[in-house]
Amino acid sequence: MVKHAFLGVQHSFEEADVVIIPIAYDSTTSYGTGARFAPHCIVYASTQLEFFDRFRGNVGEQMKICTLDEFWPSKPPEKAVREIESLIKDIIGGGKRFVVLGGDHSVSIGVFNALPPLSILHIDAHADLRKEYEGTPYSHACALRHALDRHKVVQVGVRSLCEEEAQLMREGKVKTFFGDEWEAEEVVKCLGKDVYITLDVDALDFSFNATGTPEPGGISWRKMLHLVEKLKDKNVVGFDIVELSTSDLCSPAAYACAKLVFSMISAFWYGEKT
Ligand SMILES: [Mn+2]
Repeated sequence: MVKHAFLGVQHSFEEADVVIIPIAYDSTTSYGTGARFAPHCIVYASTQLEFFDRFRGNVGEQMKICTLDEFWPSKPPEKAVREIESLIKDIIGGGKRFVVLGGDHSVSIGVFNALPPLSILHIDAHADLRKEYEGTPYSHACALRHALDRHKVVQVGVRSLCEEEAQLMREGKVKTFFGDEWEAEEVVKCLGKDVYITLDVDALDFSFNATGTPEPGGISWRKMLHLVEKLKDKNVVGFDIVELSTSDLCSPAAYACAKLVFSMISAFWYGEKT
C-alpha cells in the first residue's frame, strides 16, 4: 500500500494511462478556506476504496494510475495559472488522461489555457463567469470566464449567480442548466466529442459535501453518478475536482470525492463504449 498514491497503488509515469495531479492551492478562496489540504485528503481516502465497480466489476485492478507529488504553485494567481498551464501541457503532450485534484477553482484556469479547443462541462453551484472578483480576474469566481473565448462551456447545477453572469447566459455565450432541473441525456447532447469536466464539489448536495462556498439545493449522489455514466461515450480528455475544503483525513466528504473520482476514471477510461 502506497499511502500517497491514488487507490494505494503507484505506477510509473511511463506506464500510466491516467495521471493524478494534486494541486495544493487556495490563495483566491473568498469565504471558507482549506482547499489546499483537499488533494492530500482525497488521495488518502482513496486508499480505503474497493477496486470493484458495480457496473464494470474489478476494474481497479486494471487501472494504471500514476499520482504525481503534490504541486504547490506560487502565491500570485497570475503566476500560479502559468505554472499550472505548463504542467498540464507536459502531461497532455505525453498523451495521458489526467485528473487534477484542487485546490480552489482558480487552478482550473491554467488547465483551460493548456487544453486545445473542446467542450467544457462545468458542474458547479456558481456560474464563475465574472470578469473580475475581489480585485483579480484570476479569482475562483472568474474561472470559466477564461474558458469562454476558446472553449464551448456547458454548465450544470448553477443556483447562485449575478447580473453580469445572467447577461452572458441571455446572450448565449454559455449554456446553463440550473440546480438539478435537468436530465443527463439533454446535458450530454449539448457537448461536442472531446470533453473536459471541471467539477466544483459545491454543485453537490450538502450530505456528502464540505466546501468553502456552500449553496443549498445541490445535485444528489445518484443523479451525479447517472450523469457520469451518460458521459462515458464522449472522449473525456481529463477532469478536475475542486473546492473541497477539509484537512480531515477521514472526512466523509473527502471519501465521497475519492469515490466519485474512481467512478469517473472507471466510466470514462476503463468502461466499454456503448
Ligand atoms: Mn462553486
